[in-house]
Order: sequence, then C-alpha cells, then structure tokens
Amino acid sequence: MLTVFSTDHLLRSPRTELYGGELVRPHESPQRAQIVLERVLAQRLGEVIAPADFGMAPLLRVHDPEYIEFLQQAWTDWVAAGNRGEAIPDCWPARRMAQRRPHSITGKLGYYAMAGESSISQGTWEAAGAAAAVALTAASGIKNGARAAFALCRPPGHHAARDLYGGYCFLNNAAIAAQYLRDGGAARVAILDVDFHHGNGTQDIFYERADVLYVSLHGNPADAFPYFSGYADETGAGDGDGFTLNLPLPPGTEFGVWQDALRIALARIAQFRADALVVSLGVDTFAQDPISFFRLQSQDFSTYGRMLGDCALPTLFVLEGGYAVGEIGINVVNVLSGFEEAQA
Ligand code: 6XA
Ligand code: ZN
Repeated sequence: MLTVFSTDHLLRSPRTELYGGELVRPHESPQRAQIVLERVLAQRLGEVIAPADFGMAPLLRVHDPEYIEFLQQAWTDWVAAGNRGEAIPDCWPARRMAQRRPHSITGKLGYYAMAGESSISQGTWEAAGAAAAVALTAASGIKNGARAAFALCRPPGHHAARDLYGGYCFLNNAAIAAQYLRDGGAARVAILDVDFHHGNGTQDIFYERADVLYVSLHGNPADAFPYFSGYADETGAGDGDGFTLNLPLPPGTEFGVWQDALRIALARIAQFRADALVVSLGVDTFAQDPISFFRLQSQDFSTYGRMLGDCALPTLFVLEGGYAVGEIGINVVNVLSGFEEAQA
C-alpha cells in the first residue's frame, strides 16, 4: 500500500494544550507521525511518497473562504495584537448570542472554534495545508486505480467543519479527499470513521447530502468529546436524510461489542454501493489511550483491518487520532496490514 507523508507536519508544534484546567504539552504531538512512519517503513508496507501541490481549490470545495483566510492570518494577527502566549479563544457565540464574526482576533478565535483545547501557533496553517495535500495525493492514487492508500496526516481533520476548528483539527483532510473523489468521478463515497471521537466536522459537511455516506463508531457524546454531536438520532437532513449513521458506544466498550457495531456500519456501507471508501483512521480506541475509554488491544486492529479488506472497495485511509505514542505505529499499521492480508 502506498503511504503519503510530509515532513511539514513538524510545523505544527504548539507548546500548549488546554487540558484538565492546565496548559499541558499537547497530546497531538509531532512524535506521533514519526512513530507511525517508522512502523510503516519497518513493516515494509510499501512505497512512501511526498505530497503533490493541489493549490487552494480542493480546500475551498469543503471550507468557507473566510475561514481559510482566518486560519492563514490567525497567528500573525494574534501576535500583532500583543498577545504573549499561544492563540486560544476565551469567548464563544453560545445560545441566544449574536452569530456574527467579530473584527478582533480573540473574537474570531471564539467564532471559529468548536472547542478550546487547540492552541494556534506559528506554522499551524502551513502544517494543516500540508496534511490536506497528503490526503489529496493519496486520494489521487485511488482515483487513478490504486486499491488502497494511506494518508499519514498530521494535524488530524475530522472535527473541522466548513467553518470550525478544534479537537486538534483545522482542515478536514478526510472530507477534502472524499469531495475530491466525488469531483473525480466517484458517484458515491462512503466515509467510515473509526476514531474514538465522533467526527462532528465530517458529519456536518455532508449532513444534507445523499452522495457521501458518513458512518461513525465512537464514544457516546453524553460521556465523551465532542459532547454536542454524534447521537444515534442524528441521521442526516433534507436530501441527506438517512445518509448519516452514528453508533455511539459506552465507557469501557471491549472489542466484541465494538466489532458488532462495525458489522452494522459495514452492512450500511455495502447497501449504499459506494464506489470508494474513506476511513478516518484514529487508533484512540486503544485500551491504553490516555484520553479515551474503549478497550481495544493491538491484535484487534489487525482483525478489523481484515474486515475492512473484505469489503473489497478502493480504500483511502486518513490518519486521525491516537495518543498512546508507544503503540500508535503498531496499531495503525496493524489495521493497514490486516487490510492487505484480506485483499491478497
Ligand atoms: C479535547 C479532546 C480532543 C480529541 C481529539 C481527537 N479535550 N479527535 O482525538 O479524534
Ligand atoms: Zn479521536
């Protein structure tokens, strides 16, 4: 399987994450991508290439132009305003408040943030742009007939909506890739989100569309981030009614129960008759993950990788979360190798 990777992920290296009432070293660290890359190479998964340049057009198919401009400018404006720390919001357009974009950079951060943990620092925009290019390059492999490709993206993307960042995400790499596949001739694209967290951004982007199916297994939002998205009764709207499937699962979920939910997800994807599958691949479902509450073991990632391979669809894997850095490489590559085994 082809892997696409960019060293520009290193440009995303904030010092702080707002966590447990403190500013701590970010869970979403440069080390994560390095360890996944090392495992890809050690297991000889296949060729590793750098991304091509796709320009802004495919980003603007998914995100608002004003939002992109905000991301490009945020750090410069934050520093120019005289702030000394990294850029974090401290006021949001909550219930019954005006949903208008302020002039002030601090106001803009609140306007565009769906969560407050992710500090914006120098290079954040450049790294996010590189991650989107990684996803697009891997998607172009699929478009040109590859059976599978792995986008080793960092920062991740599935919490980013048309005009929202947060949950460590700025540009929605999986959504940008899915839209690119649609524009390249795939009539129906399915997105399967196996990250521990609900991909509120991806769901929102395609919520009213019947051409992109969004299916997610995740920690019940009553108990887990992003708290305000991912309930089972969110099923799509308008033309998209019935084209969102959420399978929320409770704290302590073991692989057996998770696998039953995956079978339901895969049955829906088969019924949809997708031309291509995009997998939002987060491995924060791992039992030892520091911020999540499922109980998957490393061998379980191989097992479900084989189940994905059995679907026999052109498949693009896009890296999302996973913070047990010691095992992130093993768990990610177990999924990819399991997939290859089933396809062989
Ligand atoms: C913020 C938790 C962010 C979770 C990010 C993630 N307290 N999403 O892994 O998939
Ligand atoms: Zn996650």
